[in-house]
Amino acid sequence: MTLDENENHEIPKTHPRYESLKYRHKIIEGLKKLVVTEAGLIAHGRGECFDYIIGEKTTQPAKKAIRAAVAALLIAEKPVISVNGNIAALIPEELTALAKILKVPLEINLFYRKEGRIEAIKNVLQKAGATDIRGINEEKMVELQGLESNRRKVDLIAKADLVMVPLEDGDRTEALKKLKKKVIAIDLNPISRTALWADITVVDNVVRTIPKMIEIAKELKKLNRIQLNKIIDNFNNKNNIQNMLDLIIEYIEKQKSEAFNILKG
Ligand code: PTJ
Repeated sequence: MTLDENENHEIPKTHPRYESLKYRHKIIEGLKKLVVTEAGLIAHGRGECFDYIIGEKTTQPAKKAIRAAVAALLIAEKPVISVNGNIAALIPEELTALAKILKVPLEINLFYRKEGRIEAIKNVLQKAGATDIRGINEEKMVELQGLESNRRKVDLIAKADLVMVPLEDGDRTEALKKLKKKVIAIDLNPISRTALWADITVVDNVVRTIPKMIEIAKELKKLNRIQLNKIIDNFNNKNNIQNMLDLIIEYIEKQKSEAFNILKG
């Protein structure tokens, strides 16, 4: 099995870090196609590091947050899923499937607005089956108040009541909150500004979260508004982030004793 045929990197499926390497190569391929920005490689590496200390699995607190996030997306009046280069490179098909099942539009919103990137991301999403892609028509764009980065240029996000921001820098969540919007963040770093400012924070890898959200969306679509509201009301983001941090501490303690056993020989 070749992960990157152009460079002939043979990585067998039996490789203990196959999954991680597969996504690394998707990011590298994304860089070559302009989908991912150079800083996206660094962001991915930071994500890998946090993934390592949560045990590279979707934890119980993450599952709780995912349920609340799906319920919130189903109940929102004008929800939008924001798309950056990394998520478009990692899981375009799953992201498109989630948008379709929830009937939520995808809006390309970039921190690094290099020439040709929006077009490249649009192509990836279209290839994955997306039809309603926003953030591509400059004439429809307005500027978000309180935000100086390129992310200020938005289309549907301007009027959205709920914005889902998978893996991003911290500047925007704060601005969106000040504009009284609800924010769902997917961020492997539980103490990032994005994670701490969001209403619902899923501390997990987007490559696991989005497929899980599709599964939960199929289930929650059968519920009525009262039942969906109950899921949201029973979710406490502050407690959930605290539980996540406790799990990380526990995991590191466990790894520490295992490492000491190996070091003892
Ligand atoms: O495509 P653009 O131009 O919009 O730029 C996108 C990046 C990601 C480069 C930009 O938003 C950025 O610089 O982000 P930061 O500040 O590096 O933050 C990214 C956050 O996402 C960090 O907290 C990472 O730990 C986290 N992260 C990285 N990979 C993943 C992730 N979270 C969930 N799943 C991942 N796969």
